[in-house]
Amino acid sequence: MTISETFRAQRSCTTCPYCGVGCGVSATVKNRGAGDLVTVAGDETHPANFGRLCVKGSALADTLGERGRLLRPRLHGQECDWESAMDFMAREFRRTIKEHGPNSVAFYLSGQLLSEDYFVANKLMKGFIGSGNVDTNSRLCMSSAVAAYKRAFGTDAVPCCYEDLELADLVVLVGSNAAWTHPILFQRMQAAGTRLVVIDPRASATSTMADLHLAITPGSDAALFNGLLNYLIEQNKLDGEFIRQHTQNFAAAAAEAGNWSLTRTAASCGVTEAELIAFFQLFAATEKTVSFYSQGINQSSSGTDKNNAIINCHLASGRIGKPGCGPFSITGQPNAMGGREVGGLANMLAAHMDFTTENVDRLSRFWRSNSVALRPGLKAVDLFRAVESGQIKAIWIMATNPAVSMPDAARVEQALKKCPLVVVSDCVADTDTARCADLLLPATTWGEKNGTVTNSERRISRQRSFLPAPGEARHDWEIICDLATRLGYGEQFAYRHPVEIFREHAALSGFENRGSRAFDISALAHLSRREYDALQPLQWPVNRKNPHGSQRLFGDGKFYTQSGRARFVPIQPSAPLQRRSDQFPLYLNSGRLRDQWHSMTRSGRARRLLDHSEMPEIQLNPADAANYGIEDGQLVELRSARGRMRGRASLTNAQKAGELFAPIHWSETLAQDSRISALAEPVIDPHSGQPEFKQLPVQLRPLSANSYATLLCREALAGNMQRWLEQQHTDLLHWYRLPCEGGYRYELALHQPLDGRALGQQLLMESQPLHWQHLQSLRGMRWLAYGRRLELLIFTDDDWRSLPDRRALEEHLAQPLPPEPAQLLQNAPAGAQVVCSCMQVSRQQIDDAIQEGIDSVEGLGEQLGCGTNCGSCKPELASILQMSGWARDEQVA
Ligand SMILES: Nc1nc2c(c(=O)[nH]1)N[C@H]1C(S)=C(S)[C@@H](COP(=O)(O)OP(=O)(O)OC[C@H]3O[C@@H](n4cnc5c(=O)[nH]c(N)nc54)[C@H](O)[C@@H]3O)O[C@H]1N2
Ligand SMILES: Nc1nc2c(c(=O)[nH]1)N[C@H]1C(S)=C(S)[C@@H](COP(=O)(O)OP(=O)(O)OC[C@H]3O[C@@H](n4cnc5c(=O)[nH]c(N)nc54)[C@H](O)[C@@H]3O)O[C@H]1N2
Ligand code: SF4
Ligand SMILES: [Mo]
Repeated sequence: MTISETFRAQRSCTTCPYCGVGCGVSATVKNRGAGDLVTVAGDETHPANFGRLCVKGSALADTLGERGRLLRPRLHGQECDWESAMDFMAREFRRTIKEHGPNSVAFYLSGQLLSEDYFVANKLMKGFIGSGNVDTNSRLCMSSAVAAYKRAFGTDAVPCCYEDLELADLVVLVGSNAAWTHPILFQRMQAAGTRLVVIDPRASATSTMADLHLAITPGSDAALFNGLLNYLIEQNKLDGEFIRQHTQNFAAAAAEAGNWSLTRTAASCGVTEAELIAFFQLFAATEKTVSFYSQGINQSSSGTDKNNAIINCHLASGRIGKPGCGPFSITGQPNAMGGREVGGLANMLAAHMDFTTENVDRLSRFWRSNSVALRPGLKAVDLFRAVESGQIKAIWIMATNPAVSMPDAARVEQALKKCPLVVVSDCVADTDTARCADLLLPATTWGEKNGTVTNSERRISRQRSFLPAPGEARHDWEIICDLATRLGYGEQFAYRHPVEIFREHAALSGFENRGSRAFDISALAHLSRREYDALQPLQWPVNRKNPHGSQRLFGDGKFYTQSGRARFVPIQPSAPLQRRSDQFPLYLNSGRLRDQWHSMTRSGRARRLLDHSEMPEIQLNPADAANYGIEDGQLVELRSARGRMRGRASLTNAQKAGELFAPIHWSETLAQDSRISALAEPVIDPHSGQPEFKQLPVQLRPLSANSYATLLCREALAGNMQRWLEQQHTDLLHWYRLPCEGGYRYELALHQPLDGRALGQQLLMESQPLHWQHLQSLRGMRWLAYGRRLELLIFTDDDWRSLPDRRALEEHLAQPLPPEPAQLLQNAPAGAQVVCSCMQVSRQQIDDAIQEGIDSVEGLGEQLGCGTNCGSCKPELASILQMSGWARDEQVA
């Protein structure tokens, strides 16, 4: 395809590459060529978002551009051409398979691949190499939801659609911070005025907007929903007809739930009986109820049971398959659902087929292969254990960063470093996982890629390319097909365009299906290229019976179990496997920030997305802080039996005493010792293999940093920083970095005051003649080094609060001439936290406006503009108003 063909239309409709809401994005490219100017807006015709975008979606254009991108293959650290890279890879895979068999190789994939990429990767490994060793980061994300749907419905199928969230009179959010993690869905619920109950041990942006918040004991959700089932039985709030006609095993589940009286449930969940009754009554009385659940229950060693405990309540009350009802597992990644469809999980083959003899035979005939894998492969945690033990000798990691996101991350990193062949495909050059690669392959990414994704409500949408591939980057599906061809399967992987893969995927879903598999998009198996390009978002199944897709499933009361009935699963609640002890007395909970995406390789490129929170912070209750002698903002360290993590303490009543919270986003590439998953024990759910991430037993201690430095420079410091670190490691307690216009800003915390000039010289290695200027402020020092432009700026101080407004300092790097020294001494102290990233409104401005008498979110919007663009900060604005309301009431009292 020529560039002019691709870009004939300047405006393209595509899909957001972040969360599982799957919003439609309209991207416009102006000034094509060197100075591409891309703007994005919500696609008003897309049924997920009808034109709205959250703060991450709104900032997508800021994440584009070649800075930091991987542009050419790298073999053992040296750039090389594609021919040598692929030759090497094919030779090593062939040799490994020949010497050690197909199970000595593996692919580790991602819910951020497109379905077409995912399909061919799975086809190559399970269909032709003949190993089941394909797993995906979705194992860490929703594999327990998948396992529970299969236990209950006999198939992995989400019954609900987004409209149900608006039609519902009650949405119960369990272990979900949707206000930050699925913002557009949360806004839809808010706009519809749906009543909300939030089940979450901590107070979050979501819980502050709820009608009722149950701050339960971490990990106690199964007890809560057993208690609810028991209540529904006792109060005779069952749908007896539905139970009799369409379900099985009710008696067993009811017997188990019968052990969960109000008193026992309340004690187990750490809430009062009155709170429980309030929730149970609301649930019992509200016919149209959706349960909306996510990582707070999935990332658990008994996550599958927790999912089933919720599903049991919906089956018992017949609230499934009807408008405004249902157990809704919400997916995290943009194409987590697509991965489930193509067989991205090691225990599935493809198109919702498992490893029965019949299915293996079916797939062998469809693909005309006699080497289809006969058995499931290794699931993520076991897969990386097998890498460590040497059983797996070659692994290809695509579109995921396991050295950051896997439990016991440092050990995963070590295992990869030991592994004879690690291939990593990424769009970004420097990630923790890329640092472990023997071969690094440059992949295209959002804006460049072309294919389909499926969102949380089973809706398939197109991602369309509107930018050319930078450097020599290639599409993931092309790289996979290239390897397949070199391994001798050229005929079966001779695709020229993603539509050809999509047609095969659709045809397979209908192949000998005859109503036996829920995933069926056979009506799309003959799309022409033009039809594929024009494909409008639609929800599977899309087949002869439902040619325009299907909003809801199971409306007819027919399920995919052998009996056709849904199954109740009796649940015995289990405590987290990772227990608190005298040595590790606190529970560390983890999750997402409003403005960042996972390991920040994408969202971290948009400077304004760092304004909301720029550093790793550990949230704790003031009582714990007092107990450990920790001040707000102080550097602290967490330790578990596995590893350590450092960050700034942030004191908040949102956390209960004994429970901490930290974000998942920082990696070793961006900060020192800030990888939260390095603390996690790799314990898993027995049904799904999903790791327990939300309850990590840790110990906490303050660190005594006596000196702080802010450093602005043009290039990332990786290598030099490392060298300097090695020399002075005892003094450097922590660093993190962020990108800014024209360079990078580093923030250092040290044990002893720092010789800034020596550091600067070490970092710059005086590669060019530089002028040095040294200024002494009241408490700290300022150094600047410049040649024709400013090269380096270092500020030190013994109190980090006295360092100047670093955001303002960044502007010096963007300017052509070094700043006037006097200017540097005048800098005002650090500015307040930015609450509204779109309109750049700070906490201070909001507090001032409230002081002046503004008392509503709308009022703040009118005065300051905050919340008027994407609306992602509205829950925070509401909570600030609420808190100041309390403050006012107290004054009055
Ligand atoms: N901004 C942003 N949005 C994202 C992402 C992102 O990186 N950034 N990632 C996407 C992905 S892949 C995913 S999987 C989703 C995740 O979406 P969510 O699951 O909503 O996000 P988390 O922040 O991981 O955790 C949700 C909540 O679970 C709570 N929790 C912890 N322990 C328990 C417990 O024992 N019981 C209950 N009931 N709750 C508990 C936590 O306190 C937290 O508030 O977000 C998606 N959306
Ligand atoms: N402690 C703790 N750990 C967790 C979680 C938690 O809540 N707590 N959550 C877990 C969950 S739910 C998830 S989903 C994982 C997420 O964890 P990861 O999947 O490891 O995180 P990402 O940063 O999204 O990694 C995606 C990588 O793919 C690259 N990439 C982006 N687009 C493309 C593309 O088109 N092609 C290719 N080849 N590469 C691309 C990005 O640059 C990035 O390096 O983390 C898990 N780990
Ligand atoms: S809610 Fe935000 S991050 Fe999620 S798909 Fe929509 S715009 Fe993207
Ligand atoms: Mo996820």
